[in-house]
Amino acid sequence: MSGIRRRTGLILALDETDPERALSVARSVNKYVDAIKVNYPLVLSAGMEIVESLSKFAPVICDFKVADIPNTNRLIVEQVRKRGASGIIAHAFVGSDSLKACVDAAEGMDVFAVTEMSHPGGMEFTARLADDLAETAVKAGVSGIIAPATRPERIKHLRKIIGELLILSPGVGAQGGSARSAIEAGADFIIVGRAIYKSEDPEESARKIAEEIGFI
Ligand code: OMP
Repeated sequence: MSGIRRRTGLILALDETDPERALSVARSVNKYVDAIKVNYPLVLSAGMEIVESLSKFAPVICDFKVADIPNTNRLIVEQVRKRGASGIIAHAFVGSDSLKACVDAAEGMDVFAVTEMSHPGGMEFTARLADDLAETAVKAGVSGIIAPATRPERIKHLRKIIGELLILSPGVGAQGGSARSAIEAGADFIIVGRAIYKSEDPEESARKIAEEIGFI
C-alpha cells in the first residue's frame, strides 16, 4: 500500500536549482501531478525546508538514493520523515539489511528501491543485477521500485518479479523514453523532470504528458 494516490500517474522530478522557480513550477503544474520528487540539486540549493513548502502542492518523495550501512540509512530516513516527506528512494545494491533498515524506519512513508537505472550507464552494472535487486526490494517490504522508461521491455520483465508493487518510471522526454510505452509496459507512475521544469510552459507540458499517460 502506498500513500501516493494515482490520479494522473505523473510525478514531477523537480531538479530545478532556483528555489523560487521551483515553487512557481510546482504551483503551476500542481493539478497534473500526483507527487513531486526532489533530489540533491534542489535540496542543496533550497534546504530541506523546501520539502515542507512543496508538500502544500503534492506529496513529496525525497530521491536521496540512500545507499549506506543500515544504521546510517535509518538515520537518514528518520530525518526525511520528520520533514513530512511521503516517500524516499533508496538503493537496493547495498544489500537487504540496508534496504530493510529504510523500510523499518519509514513508519508508513513509502520506500522505493532503484533497480535498473535509465541512463546508458545503467546498462553497465544495474541491468545485470536488476532481477536480484527487485527480489531484494520485494523481500524488504518496499512500496515499489524505480525502473527505466528508456527500456520498457525491462519494466515488463521486472513487473513479473515484483507482482503488485508500484513501478515508478523515469527517463521520459529528455532521456528519450515515452510515457505511453512505459505505461503500456506496466509502469504505475511516470517520473518527468526537464521536459516539464525546463519547458517555457511547464503547466502545458505537464498537461500533455498527463494526457499521454492516459489516466485522466
Ligand atoms: P529528467 O531526465 O530530467 O526527466 O529527470 C529524471 C529524474 O529521475 C531525475 O531526477 C533522476 O535523478 C531520476 N532518475 C532517473 O533519471 N533514472 C533512474 O534510473 C532513477 C531515477 C530516480 O531514482 O528517480
